Amino acid sequence: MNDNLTATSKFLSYVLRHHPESIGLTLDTNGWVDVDILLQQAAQHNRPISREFLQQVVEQNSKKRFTLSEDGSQIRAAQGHSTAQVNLSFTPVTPPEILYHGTASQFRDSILAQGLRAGSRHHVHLSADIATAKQVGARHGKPIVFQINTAAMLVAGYEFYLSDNQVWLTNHVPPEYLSEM
Ligand code: HQG
Repeated sequence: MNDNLTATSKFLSYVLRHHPESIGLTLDTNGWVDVDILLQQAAQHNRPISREFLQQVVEQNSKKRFTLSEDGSQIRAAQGHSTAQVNLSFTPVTPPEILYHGTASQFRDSILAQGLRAGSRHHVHLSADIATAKQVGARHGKPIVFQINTAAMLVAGYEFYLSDNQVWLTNHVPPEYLSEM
């Protein structure tokens, strides 16, 4: 993505996941907002975005972070929310038998003691492959990867969800289901 696409993607992540109120937006409980209102509010806060450019950001985004409704009138972030305005209604899905979580070495001891916690986000984010997990972990420091025994978690009644952009989510992973790779 070019710099402008990246900057707009970051701005959209900020308002659609974390701080919609910062530009006077209200999201519905599933995270949707009218594109017209988003563009109007963005313009009023010195972040003018054309409809065509918004379309490009959605289509070219490396992680498909944003979803347009079928008729194109609404937009939302696919996952990663922290705002209390949103409670995405995910349907539980059966995950692969193993998923991965990339994090950084400074979190190792805390994670081994408490398990994986969602923190400020609404879910713990899990990856289907090791390479992706490493990239996620490297955002925080020296990457380490935990393997998650999802098969055992399913037996114990834990639920997993898959976002529109193929990120695996769950509420909490207790330490007994984690092993460092
Ligand atoms: C860690 C990006 C101490 C956790 C990525 C992580 C992902 C603990 C950090 C998405 C802990 C939270 C999410 C515990 C978890 N003690 N540390 N008990 N439990 N942690 O950024 O998973 O670019 O909120 O390991 O690709 O790194 O935004 O979560 O290191 O999909 O689209 O606390 O964000 O996508 O960090 O990343 P984050 P994450 P986007």
